[in-house]
Amino acid sequence: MRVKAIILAGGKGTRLGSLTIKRAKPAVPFAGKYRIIDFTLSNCVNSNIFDVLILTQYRPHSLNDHIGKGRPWDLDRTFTGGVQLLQPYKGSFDTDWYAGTADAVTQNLNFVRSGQPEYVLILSGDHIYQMDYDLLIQYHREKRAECTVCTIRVPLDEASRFGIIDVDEDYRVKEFIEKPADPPGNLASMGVYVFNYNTLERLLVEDQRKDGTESDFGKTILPKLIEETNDVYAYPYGGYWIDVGTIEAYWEAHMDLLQTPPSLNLNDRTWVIHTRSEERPPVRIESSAQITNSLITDGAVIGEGAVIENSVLSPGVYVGPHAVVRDSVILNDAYIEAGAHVERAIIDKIVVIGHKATVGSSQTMGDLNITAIGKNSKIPAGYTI
Ligand code: ADQ
Ligand code: ADP
Repeated sequence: MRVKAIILAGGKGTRLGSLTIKRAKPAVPFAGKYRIIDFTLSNCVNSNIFDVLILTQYRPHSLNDHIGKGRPWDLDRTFTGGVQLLQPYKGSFDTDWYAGTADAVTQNLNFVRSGQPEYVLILSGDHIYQMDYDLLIQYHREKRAECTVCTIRVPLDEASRFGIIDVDEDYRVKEFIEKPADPPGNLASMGVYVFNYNTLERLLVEDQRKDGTESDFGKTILPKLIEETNDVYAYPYGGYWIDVGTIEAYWEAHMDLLQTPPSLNLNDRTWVIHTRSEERPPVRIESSAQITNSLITDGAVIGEGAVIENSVLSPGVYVGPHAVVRDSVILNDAYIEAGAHVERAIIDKIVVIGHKATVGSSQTMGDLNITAIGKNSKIPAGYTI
């Protein structure tokens, strides 16, 4: 059975604000030592899929560095396809190269076709989940489907952010509406699809546009296929899944990891999340520091009397004496000086929080309200943000 995975890693990710100004969303660090795309890449290799295309668009520099030849995922092999990072050919600005997710695939159809895959798995580079794609493909084959859409139940008040699906008792898809203003149900598309190769190629070729409108899986491809055939099925996924497309979702996904039991089992030896990481020394914890319910990564230094609660610290983070970090996500090499207070915040790489400065607060105003500090920023001593 020949399966090719295509990871859509090109969204601009503007909703992640300062975290994505200088990097593509899939390259944003996650859970201390990983990057967001590691979860999808690891799902591929753990499901025995070693033929992976990554379609990028926006600022792929740090993503390029991270993926390299694919060694950490055992994807540096050419006889099974391995991993290839592809960029679009046309256009001049960072984001106008591809006109929609399906157009991104159409532009690279030669690479998709190579190796003559029977099934093509369309994945996203910004999802955090642990899913066995092999079970999905078995289901797709048993249903004799042309396309199978992975689905999950979401709270009804959030349903308008997703493609919403209506199914019959056999999970045959009757209707698909992309991000409806008034959702008729709460069975949501995860944006993860498996297609028979021939069906996909035909749909993409037929959906090519010359008028500048988008060719997109959610907006054009799926609605059209469902209209013309009865062979589109929904796969009911039962595990944890989150699209970390917004600052709030990114923060929440970290808090989910800190729950007991955690949303994802990073210790599962049968489902290892692989990443590329540099060598760093062991975590150093100085006297009377208090650390509770947190993930602390290599190279971190926790100063005397510091308090870390319910937080995730990436490699090389320094927390000075008597500083407090609570309900926060701190990325690589951030430097939190003595006596500083960080609460409900996301602190990007190499940020300096000055002596006794205060960032964020425990107050929630309206929505989640998370304070995000962009890469390389310096918050002066004594400042309050
Ligand atoms: P969205 O996530 O809003 O909805 P979209 O913006 O099209 O859909 O992005 C899908 C994925 O493709 C993201 O990973 C994004 O980064 C990437 N991407 C976007 N444009 C791209 C391009 N031109 N080239 C390469 N990659 C690109 C989708 C579905 C919904 C579903 C949600 C679930 O359309 O139906 O409910 O995902 O999160
Ligand atoms: P990250 O912060 O994602 O880990 P790296 O440390 O790998 O990023 O370095 C990426 C740096 O490269 C960014 O800080 C940015 O200045 C630069 N960069 C990222 N994308 C591009 C690009 N498309 N063109 C030029 N420079 C880029």
